[in-house]
Amino acid sequence: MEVKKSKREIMLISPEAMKKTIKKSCFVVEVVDAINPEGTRSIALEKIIRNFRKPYVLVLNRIDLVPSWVANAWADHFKKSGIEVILTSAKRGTGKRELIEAIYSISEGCAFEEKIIGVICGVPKTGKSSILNMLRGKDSAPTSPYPGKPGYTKSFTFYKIGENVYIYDSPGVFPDPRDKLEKIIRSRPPEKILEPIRPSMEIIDIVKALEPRRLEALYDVDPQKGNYEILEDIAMKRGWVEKISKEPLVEESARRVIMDYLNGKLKIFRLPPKSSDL
Ligand SMILES: Nc1nc2c(ncn2[C@@H]2O[C@H](COP(=O)(O)OP(=O)(O)OP(=O)(O)O)[C@@H](O)[C@H]2O)c(=O)[nH]1
Ligand SMILES: [Mg+2]
Repeated sequence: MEVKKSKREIMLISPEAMKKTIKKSCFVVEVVDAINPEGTRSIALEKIIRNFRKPYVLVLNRIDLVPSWVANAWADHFKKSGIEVILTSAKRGTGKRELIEAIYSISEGCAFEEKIIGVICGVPKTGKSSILNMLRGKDSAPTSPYPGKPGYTKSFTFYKIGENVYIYDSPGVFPDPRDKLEKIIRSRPPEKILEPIRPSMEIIDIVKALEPRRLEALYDVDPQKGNYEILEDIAMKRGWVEKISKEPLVEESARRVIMDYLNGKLKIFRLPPKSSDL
């Protein structure tokens, strides 16, 4: 299998290799993150799936990080667009039976030498490997030690998940999530994001609109202040200051905010567009 090391330091499977794997698959599972379901869908990936007319199930993973009514609203939204959707929390083991049933159902009639073979894919850090481990009931697919670290799975790996059913775990290919913010923060580990301030301020804006007190609870800062000031205060409170000048290390705070967004501590969620906006 062709593996390329990109300039961005993450290992990317070439789109050609991904296409080949999808082409020979009976089914495709795309995993998105419940904290931003629409924003973590991959446009390029879905195009390939459509072109090969492959049976496809969309998995909304990490639902333990959002209120259940939000996850259900997204499920209804996708179902209305004709997309088969399953809600999972690989962390809690939720949705395993539903996903296995969906895989059997969508790949009915498709088998190569009596084997049903599929692929699990999506943008980085949505929990693909964790879902595979949930399906297998054991930890075989390596998952990242913390949510901000992208590109943990480096190549296609083949696993058996049931009677005659096999699935390829794939790396977080196609760093083209629909949402630009997700693209920036999922393409590198937070400590390697070159300009973390802008994306972190975007995240702070979302928290302010949703539940400003979360900033107070998590960082002990005044949510009424401007975003840059908030970053300064986070750094000062934690003693992240330049050794000589004592200036706050704002980039450190920005990286922490990004990490706390990805690990769910900021409790951010999005709502699906109203049906009238579709
Ligand atoms: N809270 C929560 N965290 C999860 C869940 N599933 C996965 N994670 C965490 O999310 C992070 C990413 O999980 P992985 O399974 O490595 O994700 P991946 O999509 O395989 O990542 P790449 O291979 O790097 O693309 C890890 O820190 C997991 O522990 C979930 O259901 N809930
Ligand atoms: Mg992985």
